[in-house]
Amino acid sequence: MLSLVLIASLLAFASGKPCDTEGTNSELHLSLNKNLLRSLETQEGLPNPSVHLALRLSNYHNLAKESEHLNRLKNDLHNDIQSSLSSSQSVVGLLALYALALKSSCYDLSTVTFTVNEKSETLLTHLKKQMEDEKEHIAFSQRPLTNYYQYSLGVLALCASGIRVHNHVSNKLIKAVEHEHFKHGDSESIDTNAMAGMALQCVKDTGSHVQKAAELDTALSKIKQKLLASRRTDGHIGNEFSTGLAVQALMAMGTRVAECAASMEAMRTDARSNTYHNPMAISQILPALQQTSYLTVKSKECLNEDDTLVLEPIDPVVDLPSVSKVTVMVEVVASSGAAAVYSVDVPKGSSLLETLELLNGKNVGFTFEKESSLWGPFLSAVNREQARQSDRRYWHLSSDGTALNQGVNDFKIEAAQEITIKNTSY
Ligand code: B12
Repeated sequence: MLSLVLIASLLAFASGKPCDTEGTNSELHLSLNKNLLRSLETQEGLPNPSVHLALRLSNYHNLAKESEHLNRLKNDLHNDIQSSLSSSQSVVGLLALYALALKSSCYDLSTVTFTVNEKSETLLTHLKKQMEDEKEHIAFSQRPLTNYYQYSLGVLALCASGIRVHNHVSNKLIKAVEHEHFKHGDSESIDTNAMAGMALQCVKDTGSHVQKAAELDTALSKIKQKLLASRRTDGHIGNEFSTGLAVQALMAMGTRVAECAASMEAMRTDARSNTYHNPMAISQILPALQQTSYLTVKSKECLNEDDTLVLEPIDPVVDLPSVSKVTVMVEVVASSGAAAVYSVDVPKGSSLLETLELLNGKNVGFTFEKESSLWGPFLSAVNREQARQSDRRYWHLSSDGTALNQGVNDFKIEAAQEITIKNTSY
């Protein structure tokens, strides 16, 4: 009897699609998909190309809303990138996400141009040039101008758009895998490993990397091993927010069901408990749950697409301010090492951002500044001290000694605690 069960499960394993999940989860996917679509209406600031990409990779569509969003990308995001290029900033990540978003809508990329110094060139030419600059910077200082996550996005976007990625550009990524250069702060970056995995798999699939094919294969298996070895007992790969990209990468690299099922389940449990309310998080998780990856943009045809996704009106949620208050101690550690501690009472459930605003309003000497990003507000200055990317510094956030895995807008204060904001080098 036992051997029959064993044979049956082995057969099921052998016939399963990569990372297969049963159809019973489609309602959850649909609800995440609707939340993502709803975010187009509520999100402030620039239209988000990562959200567009996820909407386009989904099985369900609202074609009118997607096409309206495409127009916003082509105007608002385009103008923003144009001004960054005009002031010689490195924006590979954004350029790459813009290209992937356009490609996912089957938009003709050769018609998209930017004008710098009175010279008009296509988006992909600009991306290629920025990748060359990044590559030069790696050769000179062992790291890109931006980061390896964006460098990987650049390789992926060029490759998925049918542009041949120069061997010297992909070689730099292969070397970074070999020397384990993918860091997030001072820990290993699973997100970067995942993005590099998708990028290098794309390069491998084109068959153009013949010279150093063995090195490419070694890098791909190292990434795969790293992702599989980073699985926690609860199924997450890295943390809640890297699991989606990790599963996408594993699927792109041809991993089978048994190896992803627990991670899929972990993400579904997170989704049910509302962990993924930030549209950026949903945009990285949803393709994985629907068993697809950014790599599939390469062959997207946009034919006979579903158009059934409709948004039902939702009852406005009235957030009643919480009556109970908790005390938050805020410790600021400047780059000199000097520390200052402040205390503020906030309604339970406040965001860390609201907490910092309240503290700022108390006029006790605490000030801060933030910058907007695709993930929301990024804390850039505290007590008039900047922590700049150009100096390889940032304000690291932790609570009672544990690093936060969310930013100031998403992290909610549920109990009394000490928040430490430390000017850190990376
Ligand atoms: C690189 C990176 C960093 C670098 C950015 C500088 C650099 N070297 O370029 C550094 C090390 C500074 C960093 C810091 C933090 N990060 Co970070 N970061 C990333 C990573 C790997 C890539 C971001 C990127 O370049 N995207 C591509 C470009 C095109 O998009 P972009 O939005 O324009 O990119 C900018 C922002 O993303 C911003 N940024 C980076 N991290 C974070 C985190 C938050 C919460 C916000 C609002 C913005 C932000 O920096 C990017 C470069 O300018 C992502 C992984 C991912 N899955 O997205 C994690 C990621 C976004 N980071 C994360 C976290 C938690 C943080 C920290 C809060 C960690 C901490 N405990 O302090 C801090 C931010 C604190 C603050 N001051 O507000 C989480 C966010 C999860 C969430 N739900 O919000 C991610 C998803 C990693 C993860 N799986 O946990 N990060």
